Formats: sequence, C-alpha cells, structure tokens
Amino acid sequence: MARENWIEDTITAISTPLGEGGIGIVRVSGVDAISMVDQAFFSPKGRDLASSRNWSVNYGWILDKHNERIDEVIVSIMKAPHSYTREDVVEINCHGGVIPLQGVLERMLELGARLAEPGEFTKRAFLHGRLDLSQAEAVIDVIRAKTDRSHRLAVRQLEGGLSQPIRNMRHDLVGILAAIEAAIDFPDEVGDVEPEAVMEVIESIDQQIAQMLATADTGRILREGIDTAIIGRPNVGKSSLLNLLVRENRAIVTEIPGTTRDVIEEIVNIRGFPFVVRDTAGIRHTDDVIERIGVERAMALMEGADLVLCVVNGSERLQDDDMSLLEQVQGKTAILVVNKADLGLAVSEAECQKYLPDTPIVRISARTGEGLEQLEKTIVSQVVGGGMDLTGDSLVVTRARHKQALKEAAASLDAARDTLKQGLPMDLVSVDVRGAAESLGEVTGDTVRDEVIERIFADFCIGK
Ligand SMILES: Nc1nc2c(ncn2[C@@H]2O[C@H](COP(=O)(O)OP(=O)(O)OP(=O)(O)O)[C@@H](O)[C@H]2O)c(=O)[nH]1
Ligand SMILES: [Mg+2]
Repeated sequence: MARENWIEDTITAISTPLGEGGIGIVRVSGVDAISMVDQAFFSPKGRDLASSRNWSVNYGWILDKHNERIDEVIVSIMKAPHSYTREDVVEINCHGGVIPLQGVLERMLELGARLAEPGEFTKRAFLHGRLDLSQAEAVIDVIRAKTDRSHRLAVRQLEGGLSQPIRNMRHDLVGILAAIEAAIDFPDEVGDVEPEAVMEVIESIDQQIAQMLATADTGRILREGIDTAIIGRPNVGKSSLLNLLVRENRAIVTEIPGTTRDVIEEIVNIRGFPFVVRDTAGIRHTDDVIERIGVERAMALMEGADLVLCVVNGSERLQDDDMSLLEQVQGKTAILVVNKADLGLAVSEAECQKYLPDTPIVRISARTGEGLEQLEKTIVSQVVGGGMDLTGDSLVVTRARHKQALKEAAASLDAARDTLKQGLPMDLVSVDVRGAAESLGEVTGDTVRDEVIERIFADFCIGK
C-alpha cells in the first residue's frame, strides 16, 4: 500500500459528544491548522498562535467573521510531528454546548478547513506511521470497551501488544526469503539454503500463530460481548431474570403470560465479561398476531446466540411446551435455569437431564435473588472455558480480521512445510513463505488493501 506522506487539506471536527458538557473540543489538523485558527482567535493580551510555543495552551476568544465573539476558549497547539496525527493539531476547548461547538466548527469550515470523515484523525496517524493498523483498531476498542477486561486488552493492543510479535514473525520470514533469493541469484557465493533451518523457523512461527489463534474466540467475546438469549415458556420468569442480571427493573414483569412481546436487550457485565443479554417473548402456540411475531423472533435469537439461558418454572411439573423447547436447545451452549426456587421444587433434575444430558442446571429465584451467584459463575464457565488466563498480560486476538489473516498465514506456512518435506526446489517454498509474510502484514496494515483500510476507519466516530 502506498502511504501518503503529504496530505494537503486541513480537517476539522467536533471531537467530543454533542450534548451539554463542561467543555467540548473542536479539533483541527493539517498544514494550515495553526494559521486557520489564528485568523479567528482573539487574545486579550494580544498574543497570536503562530508564535506561541509548541504544547502551549492559549486563552482567548473565537470570533466570527464579523468579529463577534462565539465563545471563550483555551486553545492547545501541538506541532508536527509531536501530535496525534503527526500533523499540526490545534484543539479548541469551548464550552460544551451544541451552539458554541457548532459555531466554532462552522467558523473553521468558513476559513477553509474540510469536515473530517469518521476516524480521519486516527487514519492520518496511521498514514503518517504513528500507529499501525492493529493499534488504530485498538483506539476504537478502547473507546467502546464494555468491561475492564475488554478495556485492558484494547490498551495492550494499542501499546503494540499484537504488532510486536507479528513484526518479529514477519522479520524471520523475510529473513528466509532473503536467504533463498540470495542462494538462487548467487549460487556460487552463497551456497544452498539448509531445508532444516527453514523448517525450524517455519515451525516455530506456526506454533506462535496457533497459540494466538487459540485465543481468538475469547477475544471476540471480550470485544463484542457474548450474545445471550433468555428463552422459555410464558410466565416462567425470563424478564425477572433479565432484571436480576442487570440489577434494575428493565423489563416489564407481570403475572400475565405473554407480557414480553418484543426483544429487550441489555449489556451486562458478569465477572468482567460483557454479555449482550436478550429477553424474549415466552414461547408457546398462540393466535395473537403480535405475540406470534415475538415468538418467531425469540426462536431466531436462540438459533444465533452464543449462549442460551433456558428458563423453566421449577415450582410446576414440566409442560409439553417446556419439553419441546428443551429438545430444541439440545446441542447448543446453554444453561437450564430452574426458576421460582422460593415456591418449592416440582421439577426433578433427572427429568431435565433426559432432554439435556450435558447442560448444567442451576436453581434460582429471580424474586429473592437466591442462586444468582451460582448462575453467574456457570454462565462465565460455559462460554469462557477453563483455565484461560485473561488477568495477566497474555496476548489475545480480538478481531475477526486478525483471526482471518492469522489463519491464512498458517495455511501458507503449512503449504511451505509440505513443499519442503517433498524436497521440492526452494523457490517453490519461497512462494508460500511470501504469502505468509503478506498475511501477517495485513494485521499491522503493512500489506493491506486500501478498501480494507477505508472500511476499518469508516467504523469510527466523527472527530476521532
Ligand atoms: N415466586 C416467584 N415468582 C416469580 C419468580 N420469577 C418471576 N416470578 C413471577 O412470575 C411472573 C412472571 O414473571 P415474568 O418475569 O414476567 O415472566 P416472563 O417469563 O418474562 O413472562 P412472559 O414475558 O409473559 O413470557 C411475575 O408475576 C413474576 O413476579 C420467582 O423466582 N419466584
Ligand atoms: Mg417477559
């Protein structure tokens, strides 16, 4: 990919959320950033920004084109290359209201700045080599992290926790390529490349990639949240369970069967893991059109979920609707939640196990909260699996894009290994080694296509 080292236009955007806040920030980046803001800046002490020190903050006002005051501001100056984008960056701290922020933004546009596209500041940081692609992606993950654990992983990636091992592996592969090419071009001076030595490097890299890939499922879960569906017959306490998990009265609970019609979604932090929990309509045969749509949605959600919480009313015998539901849950990652424990127990575990032999069963009362701790423990162990250390500094692959690139690199290395084993010529081996190096380079953005870069930054918010 050709990196643009020189970008002509100067961009601007409001970088803080629009609403009421103590302060809000309009950011300007590019060659004309300082002179542009200077034209609208009024300092009561007669200072100008062009002659102010790097990393200084400057008090004053932003004026409109009629020299009317738009807002009282503090302007920070960060000169290239010591800035977020590595260009000249000016941040205008205004009062955090929609009108002052938009007034200042419009003034910058009038002075010739262009409105930044989503993620364009970070994209410039990438194009100027301040961040690689995996670090740029980590920026958005830091902003969107749903739990402390997700946040910690994103910060590690931002620090280069993923880039560094990828760089090292690429470096070793490029070393092999150079040796093979030298041996082909200058056979007399250099001599043959030892297949054993090449095999050793390939196997060591393959192993590292396998270790990284083993973390990808957990990584995805930590970044995106675990898709969890609460399903069950009407009135068994699904909405009560959602409310218990989120610890607030989110969903309407009544004694009338068929209360929940639409899907209700909440993000819940369970022991540091983000869950996207969805409460659904009780599943039963019904002639009510609205309820029937709700039932269909519930079934669809169950199909796509990472985890199903299948709820039954433990104080009554299992009914036909329960049993047919249990059958449909078979084979899914699920927990059977036997609710209403405070009303006594009419359902036996043995009976449930007939339908769901491998599914853990937890007894709770959504009314009293009894059993909640056990349920949360079981929820986490069902999806995260045993023994994975996420508390320390372990490297975790969090994005599908990275997983895909690593898989492709591993496939190329496998092919290279086969070629070596068959004793075929080294230039055939080098084709696959080059393929592996390119796949790894996609993670850091060294070899990635422009469309992929566009897509990644399009996912950002404006002003970032
Ligand atoms: N005693 C007792 N009552 C409960 C418990 N959980 C829920 N209930 C009651 O059961 C009734 C139904 O609860 P909901 O949470 O609305 O049940 P639901 O499964 O969401 O029902 P639908 O939305 O109609 O499918 C309400 O009256 C709740 O107060 C429990 O653990 N113990
Ligand atoms: Mg409900």
